[in-house]
Amino acid sequence: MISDNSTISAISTPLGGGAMAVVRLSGKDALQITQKLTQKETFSPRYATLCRVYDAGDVLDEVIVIYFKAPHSYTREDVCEIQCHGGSVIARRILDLTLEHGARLAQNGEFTKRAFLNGRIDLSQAQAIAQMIEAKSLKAQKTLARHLCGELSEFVQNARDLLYEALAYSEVMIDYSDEDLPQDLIEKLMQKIDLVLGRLEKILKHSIARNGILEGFRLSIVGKPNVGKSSLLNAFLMQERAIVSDVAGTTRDRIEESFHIAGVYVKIIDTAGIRESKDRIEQIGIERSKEAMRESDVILALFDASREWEKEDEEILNLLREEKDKKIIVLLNKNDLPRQIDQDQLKEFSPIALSAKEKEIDSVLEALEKVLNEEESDDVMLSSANQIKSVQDSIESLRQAKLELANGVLELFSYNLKDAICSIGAITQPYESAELLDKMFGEFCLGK
Ligand SMILES: Nc1nc2c(ncn2[C@@H]2O[C@H](COP(=O)(O)OP(=O)(O)OP(=O)(O)O)[C@@H](O)[C@H]2O)c(=O)[nH]1
Ligand SMILES: [Mg+2]
Repeated sequence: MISDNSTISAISTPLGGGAMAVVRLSGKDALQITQKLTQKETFSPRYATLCRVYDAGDVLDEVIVIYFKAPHSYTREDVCEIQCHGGSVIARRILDLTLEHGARLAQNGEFTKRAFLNGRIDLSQAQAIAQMIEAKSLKAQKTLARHLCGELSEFVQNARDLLYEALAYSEVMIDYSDEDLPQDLIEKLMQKIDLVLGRLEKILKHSIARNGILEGFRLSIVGKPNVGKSSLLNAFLMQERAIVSDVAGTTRDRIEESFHIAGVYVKIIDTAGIRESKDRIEQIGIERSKEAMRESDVILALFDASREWEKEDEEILNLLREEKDKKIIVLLNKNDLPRQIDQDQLKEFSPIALSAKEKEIDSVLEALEKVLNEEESDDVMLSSANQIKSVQDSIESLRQAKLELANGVLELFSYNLKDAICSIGAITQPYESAELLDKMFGEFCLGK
């Protein structure tokens, strides 16, 4: 439970336009303050009550009040939501009135922080709420909604339960002498640890692979000068974003844009053409495009089908071979012109033909959609750096625990197991650190 017993108040909707706004109060005086504002005696919990807010005896607005009686509310405290008309004046005045009647202005994220401290939600759910507001795509939103509904909490709980069982066995066996250690129990313990380890490794791997769902997948367009990289970018964006010309080396800096494809948010980078260059500026551009390739989740490598195979194409092919663990889509552009390229050179990548200039890019979009959805799975995933770190730490401790178990050193096995339990538990219930919590909830918006 929280020690601060103040009643907090904030406008929970964006200020300005909009048909309506909500002023929200939470705390022991929430109801009493609302009663004073509305000059109304009774509010039935969870009913929408039409009433008026008065300001120095004058009617300020006609509002709907919903009273959520503790503990059946967002924060588990008494909560009143006052739905008033929108605009820039009314909600502000209602907020001021609540403050005049004893409420305190809420800090960013303070409602959610109270929900967390009062045990209504755990940290993974609170984080999901914060991230939802920032969600860039429908897929991201749906992933976060699963966290809000407690799927990640459940995953953590299951892992912890298994590890606690192992710990209990281990603690009992610590009293046995080395020779008496029951071998079958040790094996059982090993199996349990392996089971959890397997689950943690799996969630870590696919969370990293699917991180683009939340953050946006990074795509880079690479190729030698003049193959049509900027033309392809423009075709994706359906606007003339980048300069296109028949002069090789037109794009000298990288251009970044974003768009949605199949419900996924994508950040795309158009780069300078890759080739040996004596021109310093172009040289920098080339370095940047190599960098873009390294940074990206998906590489779109463009080749000019209307020209013969050249040394520069060979170089790009070699770079692609170095990036084998990336998703690579090889494209044959200028398909509208007579074909000159020796396509066999690219057969290991099954190239796809297109014409960026003619905006014939359906084949590319299709391939891209397929690649972006490759990692699709029903498994719950981790959604933040701190969650990933917790799982990594836990994996490390479990690996160490296994070594200790294999050596029969049960004290150290238990010690590492406890570490693993602590690390994984931090996803939902970090050890109470006021500073950490302030930082996390401070990143929320006001009224949340
Ligand atoms: N016929 C034909 N011409 C194309 C196609 N795509 C691009 N071009 C032309 O090829 C030239 C180069 O296109 P850009 O998009 O500027 O090529 P780039 O790869 O960005 O070139 P750099 O920025 O110089 O590396 C322009 O004249 C385009 O009109 C295509 O599909 N068919
Ligand atoms: Mg260009």
